Amino acid sequence: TTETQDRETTDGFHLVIDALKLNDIDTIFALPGIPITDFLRIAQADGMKVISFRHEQHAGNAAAAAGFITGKPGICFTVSAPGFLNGLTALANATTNCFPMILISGSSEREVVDLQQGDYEEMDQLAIAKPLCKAAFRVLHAEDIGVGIARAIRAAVSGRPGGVYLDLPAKVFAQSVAKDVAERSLIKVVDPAPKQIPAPEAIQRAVDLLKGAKKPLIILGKGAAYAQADAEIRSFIEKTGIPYLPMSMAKGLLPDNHPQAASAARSYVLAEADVVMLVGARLNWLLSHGKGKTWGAGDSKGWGKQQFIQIDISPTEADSNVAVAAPLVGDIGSAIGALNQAIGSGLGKVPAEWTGAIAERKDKNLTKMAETLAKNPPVMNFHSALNVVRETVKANPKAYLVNEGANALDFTRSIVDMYEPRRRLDVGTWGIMGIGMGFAVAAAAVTGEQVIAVEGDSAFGFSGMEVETICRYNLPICIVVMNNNGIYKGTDVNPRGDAMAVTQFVKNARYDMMMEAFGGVGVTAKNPEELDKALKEAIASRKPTLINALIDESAGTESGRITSLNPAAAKKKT
Ligand code: TPP
Repeated sequence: TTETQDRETTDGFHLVIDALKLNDIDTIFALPGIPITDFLRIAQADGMKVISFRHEQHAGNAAAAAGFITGKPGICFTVSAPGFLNGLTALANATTNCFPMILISGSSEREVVDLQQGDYEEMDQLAIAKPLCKAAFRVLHAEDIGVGIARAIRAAVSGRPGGVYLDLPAKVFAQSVAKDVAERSLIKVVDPAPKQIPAPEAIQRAVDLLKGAKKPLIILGKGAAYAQADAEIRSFIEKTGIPYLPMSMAKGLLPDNHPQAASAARSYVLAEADVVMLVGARLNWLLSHGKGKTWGAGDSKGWGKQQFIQIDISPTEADSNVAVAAPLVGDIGSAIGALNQAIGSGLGKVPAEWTGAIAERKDKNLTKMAETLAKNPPVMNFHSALNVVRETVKANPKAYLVNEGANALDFTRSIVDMYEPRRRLDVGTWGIMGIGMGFAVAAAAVTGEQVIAVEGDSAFGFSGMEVETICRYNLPICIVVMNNNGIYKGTDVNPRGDAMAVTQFVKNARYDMMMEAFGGVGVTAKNPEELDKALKEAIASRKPTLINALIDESAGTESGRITSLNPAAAKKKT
């Protein structure tokens, strides 16, 4: 800008913007207030895309999703104490899920905070953030902004990605710096996520194990999707002929209708496999910690007969739950690339007994699923509604699918096939509610693609106010609220009879009117035909749309598929 050229000095505001731009960061997710309002104004005037939210948690979730989609750290700006705390849930969730993001919060002056003299929004934010993220830094002088941003970027994307906190006390923004000093202080980060080449002997160990396998299985985690090594991964899977299972956010890395996909025989392959290769997937609770009945062991604590190969960028991931026979430390692209080299044209055929047994179960289960999906009960249920979403995604494979809820999550994951990598964004490792609108805004803002957000009615409530943000930026987002009148379902009973049950909501709520309140399109869909029509119109028009899909209120189960994690009361009822 001309303003920039005229300045003899620059200041903290401009240095932060210059440092971000120098590192190819062009988007900021934020919520204004002291001390960042002017910063956001200047950023916008300087040509950055600034998306302003209604609550910091959703701005933070948007940054995290942008990080997952692009591999560059997503940036979230908040005000001090309460704004910072609102953003912190997203930062912790990003770290848990290995999404690269940087939360930058304004803060109070150190002198006042450390003497606890009671400043406006006083809080020792750096200390609070530290245990909840991958790294945390504070900048006290404007000439250190370049280093601060550089360190934050490296920490967020190198090795195992995650959330980083950067603390910027208010006065740093206003500090002036001589222009030549300022220019020298900026750092363009070279090779922020360096490749980590796996050791040849680790590759050989993995290949030897796979060669001896009679019932091999590959599990793709969201780390494999994040790696953007799609062609290498596909080539390895197809050359070896090994059946594979995608974890939720790895769906679409290979199309879900790929002949080697074993999702429709999931419980069979997990219990029966003898050699399991984990690719950017952790043996955490989502895989029953690699042991117990899921893995074919006799009892819930027992180990199965599997030998594990684990490809992970973190050297400490192996053996976190069960023994890993062949740990393969490296980035997914380099590791799979080295495996592809080592096996040449292939490994020899996977025993037909194994692939045949899987195919048999797949056929049976897919036929059963097709029969269920073909039903059109008088009151719409998860299956008849999601059958429509399934066809919509099939016809629009580039669309992003955001998904949260309990039953709304589990059914969508198993019913709606994905065809393109990194198109499914969901509740991730924590099963956290509230990511919906933040993730949807990020996907639409960063990629320009259509977004479909399938939301439980409870799940939607956590970030529902962001429909205003969606309308304000006129984003191509279609929200489908699976409205069954409550958390899990709407039929719970309060034995006292003096109020509704704890899981119930107002019956037949008009979520569609929330979207209309801000100028978007609101539709109520009582049956699959109405849902289909509304989805088609939303995609054709690219207008912000909310479809209030009325679902049988008795449909669904408590906690969806993880009912068993609910503690059962030990006290006997009297
Ligand atoms: N708070 C957070 C932040 N995360 C959570 N996972 C929960 C609470 C507990 N929880 C799990 S699923 C869920 C809640 C509150 C909502 C389920 O209801 P809904 O979204 O309506 O989905 P449905 O099962 O009806 O499809």
